[in-house]
Amino acid sequence: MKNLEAVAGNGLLDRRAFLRGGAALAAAMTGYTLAGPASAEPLADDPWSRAPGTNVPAYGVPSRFEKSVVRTLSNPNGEPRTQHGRTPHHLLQGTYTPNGLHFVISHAGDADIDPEKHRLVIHGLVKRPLLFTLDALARYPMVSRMTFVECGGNSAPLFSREPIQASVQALHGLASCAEWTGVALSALLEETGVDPKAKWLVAEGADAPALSRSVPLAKALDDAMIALYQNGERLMPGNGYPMRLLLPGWEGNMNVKWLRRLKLVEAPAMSYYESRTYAPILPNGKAYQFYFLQEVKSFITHPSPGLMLKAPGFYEISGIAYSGNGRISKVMVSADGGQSWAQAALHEPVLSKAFTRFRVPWNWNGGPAVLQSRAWDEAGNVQPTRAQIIAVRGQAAKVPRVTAFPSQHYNGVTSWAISSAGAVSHVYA
Ligand SMILES: Nc1nc2c(c(=O)[nH]1)N[C@H]1C(S)=C(S)[C@@H](COP(=O)(O)O)O[C@H]1N2
Ligand SMILES: [Mo]
Repeated sequence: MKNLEAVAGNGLLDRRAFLRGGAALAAAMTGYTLAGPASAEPLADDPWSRAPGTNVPAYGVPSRFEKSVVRTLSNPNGEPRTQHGRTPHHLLQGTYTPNGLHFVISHAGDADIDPEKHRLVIHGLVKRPLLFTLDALARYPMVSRMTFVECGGNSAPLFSREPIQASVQALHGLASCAEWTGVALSALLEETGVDPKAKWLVAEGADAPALSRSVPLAKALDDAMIALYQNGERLMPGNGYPMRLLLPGWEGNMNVKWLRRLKLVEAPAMSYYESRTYAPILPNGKAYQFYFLQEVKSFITHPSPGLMLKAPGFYEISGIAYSGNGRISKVMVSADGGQSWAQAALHEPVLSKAFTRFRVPWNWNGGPAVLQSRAWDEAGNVQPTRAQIIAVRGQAAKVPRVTAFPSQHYNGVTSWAISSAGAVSHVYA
């Protein structure tokens, strides 16, 4: 059992335990099993084993026992406001977010678009302005990629002076990951032709606020996509049906939903969101503007606040890591508030600009512990500690301001404290 020795403080075990037998070995190590003893005739016939089951629905929904696995809504009573639906990371596993649980931010509700009537125009500084129907777009060669979308305001509660007691869903639920399929924007720009004067393109949605954002032409020609499908089916209404701009790794707000216009221009439009919400003032007095990347980040989902540890012994610590800069190269996990670290196993495949699931075996001794994760990406960036990011970006004013997000783009470390009773809380360590 020597490969199951602790490799860091407070009982973190070698990630290679997963390759060499995983939970069974870990359980053996402490002389107990996570399962109960089986008698000679252990299985009873319950009602579902004695009669035919229910009819297969035309469109499936999860089991009635999974009713609590839902997004949390910021306007549960339908209040007219910017609506947020947050992903329940603590109740999910793997790396794809199911479509019904993908986070949503809609500033004036979800546009209810008739796909027959919807049009996308590409115009401005192009050689040949073009108007696309959905049918026309669907005939272009398709590309697929797994990528996350994250709101620039995700994790903003961690800019507060005191740790806010809330679930990983409330703190980090404005990020999700899906396989998106659609048409490469570069292919469409090839067709319209690009005037050499064009440096930006203004993307506009068909919803009531006509949300618009300026996108550098270089990104549009790199990996931008007009997404039509989400995890294999057409986009969800809340995620931009029938088409959205997808800018892998870039600030959620720029991924314009219900996309109807791409106008090529010489200079950014200074639209509402790029000059107000996503231009917070830094401690040095400068505006934090046109900062597009969602940088390397990770957080632990299991365990996390709301999930109790029932007894000392073996647990798997797992979470999500991602970077707008490319692949995740390494995740380190601490159980002693950052004094010592163990390297986590990364679940394959590790994809660029997509969620990566990490796992570490842990033998909890029943004492207090502080769990943290820290990620690295292939471009060599390391996730900052909370102290590091606060030093550069500042923290929320003592008196809360009216704006929803005290600041943007928090990618620092998250710390969960485990009490000896097994309760998980949010702390700054
Ligand atoms: N047209 C339009 N596009 C939009 C929005 C919107 O309200 N209208 N919300 C933006 C914001 S703030 C974010 S974070 C992302 C969220 O994408 P999702 O709702 O598909 O998760 O969409 C962006 N695109
Ligand atoms: Mo956002």
